[in-house]
Amino acid sequence: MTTTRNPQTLMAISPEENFDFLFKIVLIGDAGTGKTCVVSRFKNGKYEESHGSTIGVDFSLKTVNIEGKQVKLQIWDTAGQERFRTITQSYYRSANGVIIVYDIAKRQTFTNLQKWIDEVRRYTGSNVLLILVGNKCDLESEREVEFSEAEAMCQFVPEILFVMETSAKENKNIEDAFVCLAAELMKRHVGNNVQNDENLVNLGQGKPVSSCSSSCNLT
Ligand SMILES: Nc1nc2c(ncn2[C@@H]2O[C@H](COP(=O)(O)OP(=O)(O)OP(=O)(O)O)[C@@H](O)[C@H]2O)c(=O)[nH]1
Ligand SMILES: [Mg+2]
Repeated sequence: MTTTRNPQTLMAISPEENFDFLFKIVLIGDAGTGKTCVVSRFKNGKYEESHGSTIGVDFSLKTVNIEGKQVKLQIWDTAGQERFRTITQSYYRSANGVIIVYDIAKRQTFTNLQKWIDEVRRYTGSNVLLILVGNKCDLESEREVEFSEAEAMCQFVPEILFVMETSAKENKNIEDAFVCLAAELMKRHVGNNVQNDENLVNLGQGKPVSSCSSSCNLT
């Protein structure tokens, strides 16, 4: 069996650390929209009804296989509460991708999106890719935001790549949301042909496309 080694330190790299791409993805959005539940479902496949509000920022890692490449995602789950805003803003800067989460059963979380988009514009790099996630789509009878409204927002905000409705509770579209974003990041990276020794991705000058969809095509 061959061992992969870090070319700089010559230390063995465990399969866990062996990856082709590394992207930093930050989740933002109003408190209670389900950011932590979305991350937990993606990371462990588990849904915890109540785990309390996030304090500051939580960090997790997950590696996914996209088109035969190992793509490691560094996921930063930020607190939606206003009192943590100055802490969370400092985590945006080096993000490759941002997921803004709203709650389809709570209109206020949708009307607040503009505020979150302004934050992204102010605190992230110009090459960051942004997606919109309408979580809690299992609450159809309590729906306050139509998917078509989110699509319309997507048309008017060029930074938003696509919008997707998810349910952490029923495990709908959770994996897809992360994988679609990661696939797009990978595509831009390869397209820009940027290489970095540590595989840390530095997106080139790629511009987000202004298309919307409820699902994505990885081919
Ligand atoms: N019905 C339904 N409820 C959900 C879903 N996801 C999360 N919730 C509920 O929403 C509550 C808040 O979820 P969290 O993941 O803590 O929300 P958050 O966005 O991380 O909140 P902050 O950490 O305060 O920013 C949870 O206690 C869940 O009960 C979902 O997909 N469907
Ligand atoms: Mg949270």
